[in-house]
Amino acid sequence: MKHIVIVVILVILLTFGTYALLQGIGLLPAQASAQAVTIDRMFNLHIMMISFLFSLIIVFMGYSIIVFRQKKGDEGFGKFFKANNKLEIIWTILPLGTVIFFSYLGAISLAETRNVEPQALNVDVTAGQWYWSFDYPDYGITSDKLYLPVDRQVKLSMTSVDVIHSFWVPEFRVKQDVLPGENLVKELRFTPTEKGEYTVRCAELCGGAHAYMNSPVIVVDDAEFTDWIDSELGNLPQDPVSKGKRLVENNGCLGCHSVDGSPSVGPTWAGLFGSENVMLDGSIKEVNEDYLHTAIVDPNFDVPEGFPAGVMPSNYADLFSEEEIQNMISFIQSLK
Ligand code: HEC
Ligand SMILES: [Cu+2]
Repeated sequence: MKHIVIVVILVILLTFGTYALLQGIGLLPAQASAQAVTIDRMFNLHIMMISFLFSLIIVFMGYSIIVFRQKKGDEGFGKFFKANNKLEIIWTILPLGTVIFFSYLGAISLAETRNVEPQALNVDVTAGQWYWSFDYPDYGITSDKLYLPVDRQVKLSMTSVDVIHSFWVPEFRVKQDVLPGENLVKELRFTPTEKGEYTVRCAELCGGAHAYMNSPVIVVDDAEFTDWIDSELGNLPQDPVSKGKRLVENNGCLGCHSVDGSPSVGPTWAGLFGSENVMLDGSIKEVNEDYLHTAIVDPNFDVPEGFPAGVMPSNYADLFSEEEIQNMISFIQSLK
């Protein structure tokens, strides 16, 4: 009896200690969406449970090892009993009940985070190696940043142009895989509740630059959001060079090409036009409009020396119209 009382007290103390420690080290980043509240509540319950189970096992084990250790000259067996139905029934029912209770809480929380609000803002998300692109179909805007109004639900409809990616903003807690294929649009809803700048990361290993597949997520108030929409609409590029700039920004070209001469996965575009390029086979070619056109629609036709073949996507002829390709060429031409 004395042992039991001591062990119970120790378990309670260690449970609170472990829980306080786990809370103290800040396991989770800032809580910035309505869904995060629900998810953090579940996290918190799990951490309580983990603290208790950890203490239960460690205290019983530690206490037995220290207090009931074999003393010098003690050669016999310790006291023991065989089979105890009551005990076995209890330690089956209790964990089973706990697990069922948690799955019930889990189901409720899942439903809460999937809550659909009719006035949600629509954003179509395209993921590709290695970029995110955001379309606002209600406004006709495409951006490489995800601008969101605070306290309004956003509905993301997401597809990938190549491999599996995964949309993840840790501060919002929710995460959704993004799959290739026309009919595999994946939906994700959340309501940002804190203004600020966050980062969307790709949470699915998707190739060489996976770790850099980050884009800014900017949560602003309603007025700032409207301003942003207006400025995007007002600034819609008119001339071919600005249109081309917009296209290469929004389609991930700049993930592999620099515009200022700095090294990257592919050749820099600074000073490319009009230069003489050394090819893999040693031949020398003048970079003119035809050369750039071929380089974009059929990247493996001419591979410049010092760069890997087969890395640049080869489906741009299908993705872009002829006019869009011409605009991108104009932009590359404009880079001295
Ligand atoms: C995943 C990386 C990657 C992406 C994305 C990418 N490229 Fe490339 N690009 C390369 C590599 C590597 C080369 C050099 C090898 C080759 O030609 O295949 C190259 C070559 C080129 C060249 C020829 C450069 C030269 O010096 O010969 C042009 C022009 C070009 N890319 C345009 C584009 C445009 C426009 C886009 C976006 C619509 C784009 N690239 C997207 C990797 C990429
Ligand atoms: Cu990815």
